[in-house]
Amino acid sequence: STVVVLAVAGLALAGAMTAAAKTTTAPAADVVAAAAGVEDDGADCRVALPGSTPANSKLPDPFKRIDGTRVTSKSDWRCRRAETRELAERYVYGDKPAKPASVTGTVTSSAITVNVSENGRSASFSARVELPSGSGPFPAVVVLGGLGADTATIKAAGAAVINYDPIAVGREGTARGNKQGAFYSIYGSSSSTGLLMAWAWGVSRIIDVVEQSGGTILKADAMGVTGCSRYGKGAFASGVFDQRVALTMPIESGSAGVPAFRAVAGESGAQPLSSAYGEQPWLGDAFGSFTGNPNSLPVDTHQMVGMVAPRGLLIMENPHVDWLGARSGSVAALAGAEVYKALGAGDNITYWSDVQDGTHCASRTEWRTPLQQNIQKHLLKTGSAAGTFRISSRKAGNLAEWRDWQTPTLSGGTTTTTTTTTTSTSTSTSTST
Ligand code: MCU
Repeated sequence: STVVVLAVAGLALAGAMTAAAKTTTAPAADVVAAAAGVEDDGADCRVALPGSTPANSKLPDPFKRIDGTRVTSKSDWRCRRAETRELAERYVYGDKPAKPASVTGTVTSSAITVNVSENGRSASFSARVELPSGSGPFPAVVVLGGLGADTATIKAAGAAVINYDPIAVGREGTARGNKQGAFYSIYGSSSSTGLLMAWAWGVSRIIDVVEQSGGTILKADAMGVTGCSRYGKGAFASGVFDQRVALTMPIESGSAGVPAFRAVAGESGAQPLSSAYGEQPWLGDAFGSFTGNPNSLPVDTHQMVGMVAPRGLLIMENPHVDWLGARSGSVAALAGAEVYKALGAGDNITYWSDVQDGTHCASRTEWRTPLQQNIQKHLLKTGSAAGTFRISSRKAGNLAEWRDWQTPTLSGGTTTTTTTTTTSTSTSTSTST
């Protein structure tokens, strides 16, 4: 729902511009707080998409705006993040529509139902709830796909588990032009939005329902998301595109998940981008133009990592299966951690690939402590353990090889600021959905 401005030289749609381009006061957003109270706190930022996407073999500078200037203060990050979001939607995942006109549903101790309608179309899905012992309201972790997530540890830590089947929202096994599931019932089977974003949209609608439920059973401001493998890709997208998610925990996500696209392309044995694009319509249709030339993407996954900042992020990867691209995962995590550092939140990201068992989506003892600590810190708000990087030497990326930018020292503290946007007369406006 970001306001998108397409640069069209010579077209003077001044009337539209005047309405769109005005001085705006940022919402009371604490840039180093935990989760934001809204899905997208940069929805009012004006984003001018680039006219072309020149090749760059290094990871794009996350701090450099599309107009070439760099952010200098923490308060600048909000609208730079909005630009990054727009690029990620446009070139990688497809658009994530804003909250539909009607979202209703129920939360009980055993299930969440979600009913959505917009423009005369409606769809429903549900998720099974498991509560921890003790008395609520509880934080909750949405588990996508039920594979490889340590739900026993999540519940033992004191958080509820919401078992969400993303396939009901975006089906696999369909052609790109005939996508199915609740998302596509609303937005059309020919939507160019990929399954990962559809799944993420489903998580957002679950959070809407929890928010509207009044917080007697589950707490909407203490929600996490996790999943393994293809559901790790979906868990990552869910945290990236909804700032209400306080803790994002992708497991062994592989290509189209955390691993940097540019690095995947050169990582021996990693799932090729063409395969990740073709195996299922996980990514948006627009990504099809970049599978052979990721250097032309104006965005890479380290910037998705940066979009999660300053919120909790626990990236778990398996360095024993080449297909999972863990070296490229470490590259994205290390580069994305620079955004966390710049925002003063370097302690909120953990990357852990130092594990023994090579089985994909295995239950792993090594991750119990970081999982528990992250739930305590970001969901229960009872802990303060610092994030760590435990990168397996089997698949350790080298950030220096992948960047030609340095991390800025951003001015400003943690308080509300006023953002001024400027205008030009050679633009036309459109609003993305
Ligand atoms: C790592 O996630 C995927 C992978 O991208 C696919 O190529 C493979 O078929 O399935 C993995 C997965 O989801 O395993 C459960």
